[in-house]
Amino acid sequence: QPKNELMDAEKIKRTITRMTHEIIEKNKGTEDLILVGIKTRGIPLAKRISDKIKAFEGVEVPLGKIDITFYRDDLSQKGDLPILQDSELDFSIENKTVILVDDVLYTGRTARAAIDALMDIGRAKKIQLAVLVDRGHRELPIRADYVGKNVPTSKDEIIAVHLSEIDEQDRVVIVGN
Ligand code: 3GP
Ligand code: 5GP
Ligand code: MG
Repeated sequence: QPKNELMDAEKIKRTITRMTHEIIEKNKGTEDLILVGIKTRGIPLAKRISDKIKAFEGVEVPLGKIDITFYRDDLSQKGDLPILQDSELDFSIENKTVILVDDVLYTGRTARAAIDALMDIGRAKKIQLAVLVDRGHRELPIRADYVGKNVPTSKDEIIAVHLSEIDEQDRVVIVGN
């Protein structure tokens, strides 16, 4: 195995299985759960978790998606701002436990923008965050409730997440710069 490989297909599969069990355990079942995938690769991850919940508990959990895109702000000194581009939530989140799913957690700005977007939509009972990789370097007081793998990184390293639904295979690698 190449030494920059953090997870292979088997490891990703087992990790998502474990995270699914943690979600069910922490929430004492699946009642009122909703899964929301964040933009590209959080969406297939949320779908995989919902497929596993269906397999383990026989329950179909509603699946939504949210697109947070970094928008280059030329008019202020604030740097790039993550903003809500689009969302597909064909159900009410009122009094539900919403689980946001993303591939990588880094500064926390995307998660924060996703939380803001949800709070504009309705009053969820709880919002939780699930990520396949936490690479550190948070710039906000945000943490994930479910973490596939903690990977200490330097700021110029990048975690490349490949998922078969989008890329040709399942693989997580660390790419130096
Ligand atoms: P994703 O859709 O898989 O989340 O942010 C856009 C894409 O760029 C993300 O795709 C992510 O994989 C990739 N990416 C890799 N490194 C970084 C990074 O440090 N910051 C951001 N914003 N995106 C990154
Ligand atoms: P944030 O810095 O807001 O936590 O992360 C920004 C977005 O870029 C998130 O969607 C996150 O998944 C993605 N991201 C940040 N760093 C990386 C990385 O190293 N690899 C990948 N694949 N995505 C990243
Ligand atoms: Mg992402």
